[in-house]
Amino acid sequence: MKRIVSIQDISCIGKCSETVALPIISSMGVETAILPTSILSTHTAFSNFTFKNLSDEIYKIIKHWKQENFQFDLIYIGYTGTSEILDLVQYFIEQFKTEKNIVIFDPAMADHGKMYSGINKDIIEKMKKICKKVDILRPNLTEASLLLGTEYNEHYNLEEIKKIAKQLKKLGPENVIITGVEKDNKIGAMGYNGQNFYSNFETKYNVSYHGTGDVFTSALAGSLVQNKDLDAAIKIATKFTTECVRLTYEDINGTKYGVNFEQAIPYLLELMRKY
Ligand code: PXL
Repeated sequence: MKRIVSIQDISCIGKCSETVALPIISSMGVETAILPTSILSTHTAFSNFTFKNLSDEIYKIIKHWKQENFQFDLIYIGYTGTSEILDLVQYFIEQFKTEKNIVIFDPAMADHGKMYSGINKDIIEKMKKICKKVDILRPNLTEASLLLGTEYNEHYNLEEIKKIAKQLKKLGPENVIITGVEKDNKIGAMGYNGQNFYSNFETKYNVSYHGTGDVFTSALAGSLVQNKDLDAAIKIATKFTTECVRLTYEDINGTKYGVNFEQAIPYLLELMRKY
């Protein structure tokens, strides 16, 4: 069985980061180790959330895992939230990256033109350093503009998106996948491997939920680690994320803070068989 390690926070309520990555990747038949980097009462879109930085523990966990000689087929880095945690993520990559495994980095720090609570310049600079070492850099368009130091626009055409992907590639990753890309009233993602572009677009619902980036990246990671190519993995992840949004949108009792990914898991497994 393949093994992924998911490195991000535990938001106890909020359906994002570890509470999304663990069930989704496990359901795809992949062992999911977690390295929780912090624990929050809720994700940062709520007021008065608590935040416990687990940096002291991360270093000890890395040391133990090295002693046990654990290896990972894919390293998935999500929300980190502090520059101290990013230093440890950098160290984790140095310790566990091999010739064969895949490192996916979601520079989770902003959306819709706004930074999440607590994000600062130092964090952005450290993220840029991490970009140099990863196989897949997976920002949304706001995060792309922060990494590139360019202004965020609400609308981009596909030629502009391709330019952004090329600029992000210059930061050093092997591949770039940008999410939240719109085309003809649809929404999806654009991938770039330095030669070709891959994209897929699905129905756009006029709502925005937290955690959709994490749902997307979890499905992407579970696909890539099982040898799906970039094109297929983007299709699987966009179709699955859209189905999660649809189910939430149509559920009058649905949460406003995260998506009904749980009920879309049978569909995800169907997509894995199809693509
Ligand atoms: O889904 C991204 C995310 C992850 N973790 C925390 C967050 C967010 C987005 O707001 O606040 C703590």
